[in-house]
Amino acid sequence: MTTIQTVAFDDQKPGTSGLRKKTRVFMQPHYLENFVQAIFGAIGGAKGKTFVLGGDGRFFNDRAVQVILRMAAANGAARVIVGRGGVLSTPAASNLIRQRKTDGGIILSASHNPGGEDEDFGIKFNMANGGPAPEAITEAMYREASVIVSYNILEAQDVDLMTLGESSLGGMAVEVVDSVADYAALMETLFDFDAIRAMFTAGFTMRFDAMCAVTGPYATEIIEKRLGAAPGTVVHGTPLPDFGGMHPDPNPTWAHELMAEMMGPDAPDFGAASDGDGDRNMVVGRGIYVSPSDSLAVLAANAHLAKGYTRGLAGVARSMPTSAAVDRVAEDLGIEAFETPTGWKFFGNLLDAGRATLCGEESFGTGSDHVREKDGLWAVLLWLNILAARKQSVEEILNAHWQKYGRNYYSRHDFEAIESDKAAAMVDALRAALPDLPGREVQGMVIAAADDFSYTDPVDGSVSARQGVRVLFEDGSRIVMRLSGTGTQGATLRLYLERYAESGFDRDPQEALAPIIRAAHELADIGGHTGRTEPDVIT
Ligand code: G16
Repeated sequence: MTTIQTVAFDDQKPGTSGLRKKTRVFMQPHYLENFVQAIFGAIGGAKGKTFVLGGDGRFFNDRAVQVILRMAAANGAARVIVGRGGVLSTPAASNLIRQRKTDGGIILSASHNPGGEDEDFGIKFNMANGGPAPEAITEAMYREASVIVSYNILEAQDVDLMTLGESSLGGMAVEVVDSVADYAALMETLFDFDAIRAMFTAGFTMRFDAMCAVTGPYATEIIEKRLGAAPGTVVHGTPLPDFGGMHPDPNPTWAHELMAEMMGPDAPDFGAASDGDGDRNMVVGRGIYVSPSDSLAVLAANAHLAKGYTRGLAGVARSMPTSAAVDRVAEDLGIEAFETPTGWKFFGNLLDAGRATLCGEESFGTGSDHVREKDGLWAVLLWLNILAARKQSVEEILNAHWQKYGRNYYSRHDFEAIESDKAAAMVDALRAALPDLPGREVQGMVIAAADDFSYTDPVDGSVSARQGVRVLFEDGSRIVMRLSGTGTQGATLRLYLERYAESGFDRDPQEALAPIIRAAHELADIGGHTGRTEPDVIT
């Protein structure tokens, strides 16, 4: 065991979901090591503890796993459970943390961000409940990382992570487990695999785009092998360190191959894609795209059709910028609906307290109390279960849903890699104008309220302020604006647009939202501050 002297980096502040930086930043001497030591410091040390370790297999995953194992051993950890090859999807890691009753886990991923030596890398810590560390712990990590002077590491050869079983590293047990098995077993307890298999046998067709990322082996095992979908249903199913050059962000822009197929003449019945680390999902029907907010609402309204949820839902939760579509379902079901800041970590307390069963976000994340992360493949399987039970197409299910609840037209516009100071100045100006906005008319709509979202956790009372600027109109339409906490280059402005309609459900969302979009540009002067008038990504 060696203690290495080091110097603190001033930028090791975790964002929405852990620390994400350019891969080369993580590869510089001491950078990864400093942050890992800060994690151990923030959780009261590693001595005698058991952790789960794995990542999405992106470039540098293999090296980082070996470093973390040597540091865990040098810091006195008792055992580390590692996915084979150092690979685990984020929901599978969350499941292992819970199943094995460990003290938490370290997950290596920059999620939907591209991978490679010149792209992105990330690291985060999940607690013993399987969920992302709450803000109090991530702030402690930052404090530790800011004053660090040394870290502990074992001098040793690489551990063989390709052979399942147990070995010892400086007295610490290293247990290499099958990355897929426990997760697939969990899915079998939640969904009616027989009914879904029968649907495939009867000719139902599907395309699952794993985007050369971590879900490939999970989807192939579950969808093709266990559910009997035709070979080739899963495409881009081999995980690659650079995701084969793909941008593993399952949205209409980046999953364009799937979108083109689903909108084409020979489209399969159902399409889905997932992201770098397997926690996000996009769902598409033949000829119809399902927005994440609508997907959450449909899943909430139909979850009881799957065997894991026949008891009904305790409550639902969504992030604030997610559309209110799910709130209408909750009202109908007579259950609680919670509105949290962006970041899956904010759902943890509600799930642990049994107050929410289903959670979701506009950023293509949906999940339930089966783990403490959003779970891409889970959402796809719940959709498949609902399709098998209702014996209707995605389009029929969506239309019936809108007929019953009305439609929350919704879109998110992203303006990427803006100069950080310009983005900050724009948000600050809008924030300063908030008190004067109520009563003002913009684009023919009157502003009813405007604020900066602040959240008080109903379980532990913790307060998270400044979580996004909201402008609410008298007709129920809404604009939300915030800066992303997951980017690695400049600032990304996220503009969330929503408008409720009680009829006329077949409009193009961009057209239905046109006055709201114009109002947002007028109120925030996006063009004046940033020089940008057109978004880079529209979801
Ligand atoms: C993370 C968080 C999500 C959040 C998303 C986008 O997802 O876990 O809760 O909605 O980032 O956050 P932001 O708008 O700050 O970029 P992931 O899939 O990247 O881990």
